[in-house]
Amino acid sequence: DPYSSDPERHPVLHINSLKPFNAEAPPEILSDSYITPSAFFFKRNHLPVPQVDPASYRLHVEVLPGRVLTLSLEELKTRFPKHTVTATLQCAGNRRSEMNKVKQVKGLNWGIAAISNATWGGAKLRDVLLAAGYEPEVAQWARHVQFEGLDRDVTGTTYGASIPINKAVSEQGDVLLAYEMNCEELPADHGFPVRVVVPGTVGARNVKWLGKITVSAEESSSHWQQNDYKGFSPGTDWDTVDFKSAPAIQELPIQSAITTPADGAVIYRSAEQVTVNGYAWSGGGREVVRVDVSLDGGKTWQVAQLRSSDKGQPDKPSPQPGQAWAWKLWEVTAPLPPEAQELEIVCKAVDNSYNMQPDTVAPIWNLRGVLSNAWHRVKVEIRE
Ligand code: MTE
Ligand code: MO
Repeated sequence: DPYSSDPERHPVLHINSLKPFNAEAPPEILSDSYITPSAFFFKRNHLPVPQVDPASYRLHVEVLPGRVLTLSLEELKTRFPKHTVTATLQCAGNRRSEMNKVKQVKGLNWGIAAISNATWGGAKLRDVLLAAGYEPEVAQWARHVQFEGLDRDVTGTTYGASIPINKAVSEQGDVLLAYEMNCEELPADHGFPVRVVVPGTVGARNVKWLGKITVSAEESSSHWQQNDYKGFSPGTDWDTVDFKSAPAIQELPIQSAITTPADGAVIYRSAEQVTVNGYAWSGGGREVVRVDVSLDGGKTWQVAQLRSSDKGQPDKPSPQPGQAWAWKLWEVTAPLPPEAQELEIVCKAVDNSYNMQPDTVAPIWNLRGVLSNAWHRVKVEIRE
């Protein structure tokens, strides 16, 4: 069993698939802390977790064909300044289960917790590329940076993905070769000893157990870059889909969801009020500027309180425009409407480009169930 050496995981996680291991935290845990403890951070593996010996680990960086910079873990840590970035990762399939309710899609049936927020520490990819020979001449032809993982299937195929070169070399892109997560070494499930963290970009490009980096004129030829993680029209089905016709997902759209109360929860009238919690995040470094919450299915709205730190702690200073990599947690407390026997709680977020979420799932339904970001709705019963 190639999965027999997989690490232990926290028993509270909801498992979507055991081999490979895919799991998410219960939603109410997600909004308990601004920085998601690594044990509760969602885990999305396509393959067995590789066991990497940190002493013999080598990262290969090829900027010019045939000219490879090879770095040990120690060299990565000592030759380049360490940076920390707090960034939210979201799987393209987060909230896929809501698309499944409209019409069957292909993929893991994620709830709303295939998203988490961590503080990552490591070297800047930009610094490593410059050390490996990235120069203006290379910029003439280079368009992408490809990443290859050390995890492989039975045929030897490794996980791979790529990002645009501009994101990789930009001072403002904050792309890290991370060896720390939440001030500890990377856990095995999250890519020990090194993963790339591409803030603002879909989870799939944040390659774990990083073995090789290649600057290229082409995107990664991997299955996951070419024939997966792309969006299509609701009218496209598996007989007509042409994966070449759509771009690979990179930056993700605006997203928000309700973490408490849970769908189907009961509130007693004597409580007199209800508190609603959730998260909101947008891709590409766009900052969430507002979250609207409704208790009556979207007829009336109120504005939630946003925070970018744990409850009671001072907020972090605002990020520079285009560098809002981390989610915001939000909260609303409102009196129970006097006559209502049921609440339909709805949330929707707005980012600083005034992008907003679509109100329903059907118009954004796609056969792979990705980019599921409609208004999130939960129903709550009020009992006397
Ligand atoms: N990197 C490797 N090597 N293998 C993988 O299976 N999964 C990707 C990405 N990087 C994956 C990978 C996907 S689809 C996502 S959403 C994120 O890792 C999940 O990262 P996490 O498990 O740390 O949450
Ligand atoms: Mo993913």
